[in-house]
Amino acid sequence: MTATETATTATEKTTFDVLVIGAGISGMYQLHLLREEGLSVRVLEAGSDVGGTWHWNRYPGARLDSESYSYQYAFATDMLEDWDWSELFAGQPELERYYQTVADRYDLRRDIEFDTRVTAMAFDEQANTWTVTTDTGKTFVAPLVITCTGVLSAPIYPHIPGIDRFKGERYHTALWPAETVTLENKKVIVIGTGATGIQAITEVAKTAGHLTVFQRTANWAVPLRNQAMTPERMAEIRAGYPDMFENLQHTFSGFLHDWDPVPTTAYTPEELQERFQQAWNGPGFAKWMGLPNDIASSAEANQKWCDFLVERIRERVTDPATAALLTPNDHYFGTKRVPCESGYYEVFNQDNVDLISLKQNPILEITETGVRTETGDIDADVIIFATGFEAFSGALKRIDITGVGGITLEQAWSDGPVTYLGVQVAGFPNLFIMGGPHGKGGHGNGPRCAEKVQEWMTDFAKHIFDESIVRVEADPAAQREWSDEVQERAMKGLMAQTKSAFFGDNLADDDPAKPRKRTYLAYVGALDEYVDRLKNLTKNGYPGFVITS
Ligand code: NA7
Repeated sequence: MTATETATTATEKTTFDVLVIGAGISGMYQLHLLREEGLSVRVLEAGSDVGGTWHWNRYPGARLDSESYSYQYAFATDMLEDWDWSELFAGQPELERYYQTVADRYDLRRDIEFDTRVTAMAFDEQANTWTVTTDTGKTFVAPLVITCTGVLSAPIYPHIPGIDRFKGERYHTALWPAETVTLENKKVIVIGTGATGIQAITEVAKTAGHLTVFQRTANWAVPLRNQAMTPERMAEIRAGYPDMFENLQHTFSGFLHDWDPVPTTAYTPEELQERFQQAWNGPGFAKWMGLPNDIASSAEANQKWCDFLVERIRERVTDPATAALLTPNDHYFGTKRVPCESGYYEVFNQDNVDLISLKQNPILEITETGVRTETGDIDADVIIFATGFEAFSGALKRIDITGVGGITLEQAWSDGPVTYLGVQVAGFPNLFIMGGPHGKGGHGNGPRCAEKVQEWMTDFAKHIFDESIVRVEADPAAQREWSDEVQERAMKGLMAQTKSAFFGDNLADDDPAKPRKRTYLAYVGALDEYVDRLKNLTKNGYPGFVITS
């Protein structure tokens, strides 16, 4: 390419009605819906293909813990007819194939710019448009921008001295390469025992020469109970799709399992053990969202379930000291994301696996050959960081977003995110955030939560263009009220007592991204309650937004 060509590319401007950022579960459906309304849309996607979470998280063992058939687009009716799920809880390759097939069938890729990461966005107060800059040197302009950047898409690494010094292979689970990574017979270290780490550790332990697991906090993990799907079971499920999709709109977070209204207090001690055993034998989140509902709110009820789980860990882990290390002692069940596992606890009975508690034996530094702990060096060929994400707000904060009066989103959120209904931020007109903080899009069963929010967004976008609206902006008072409500409701629950990614506690204290105040980042209410609130906005002329025609 000549210098002149480079300059032309760098200054190229492309104008659309709507720019969508992200071609994951939300962005793909958003594109489809907006196109159906006749709007010109461009999707900017950092990855090389569609699928979001299922494009990036290719680590060994990556798998759903929502039942596969409950976690697919309801709108893609032809795929409901002919897509057979091979397992009750599908693995990453199958999910990636599913979203790629949706893109093929609905011809989505022609409007998606791949390998294009949005780096900055600035609002033009005269033109009421956003100018969006990308790492490819291209600039896009649109009156409306919808971010579909996901709630778990900004990976974080631990702040350990020497992290870049390591000469072996180094991977973050959420940035796993597409090329085959061979771990067989290698010395592997995994740092992190969240939902991701637990899946990866179980898989890596099968072939690694030696695996050292570094655990900061023991987690309450429950058996996934995956199984192969038979044609008969698939046919039965397919016949029930209309009812299932309707019902899933009314479970708490769009999962097949919902809180049982019969509380633990309604059972005798013996009956309660039977009830717990029944939940334990069930698939996936039967052992979370399917439990007696007071487990979510009462410390006493929660402790009874924790006691049941402690017994299960003791039964499965041979060495009592290791079992004790794997038993959580600082938080109630379900106050962090509950990992689902497939043989995780038994991994620690293997000769090739060691468990090290970071609280007892912290990593002092990473060296060229492994890690240095207080009690000695551990060599490794591979270090895997399963250390999670700057959840909910990270993907947006990592874009340099400048709104009215030159205020950046990072500045607006320095005390923690504030939003109006999780869809807009005051001072950032014509910018809608889907699946960011304080909303329900992308939090829960991904497709179930995203679909309803995207459909609401599409109605609003249509209204904006039909009514020649030039500017829509959250009213600061409405934003305050909503953000306070989110915080107050969260502080009433058991979750508030637990350090977790839901409050940004997982960010290191010296991380500049850590907000000055500890605020709740998600939304505590039920899916249908949230969707009703969005629908009421549409019905009542969008109160809480300042709208200029
Ligand atoms: P999580 O659930 O945030 O887990 C991250 C894990 O990494 C967790 O065990 C953390 O310990 C650990 N961690 C984080 N930072 C460090 C440092 N600095 N040192 C050591 N260990 C650390 O992320 P996941 O990817 O597992 O799961 C996220 C979502 O993916 C989940 O909601 C599912 O939807 C799938 P901690 O518990 O914070 O002490």
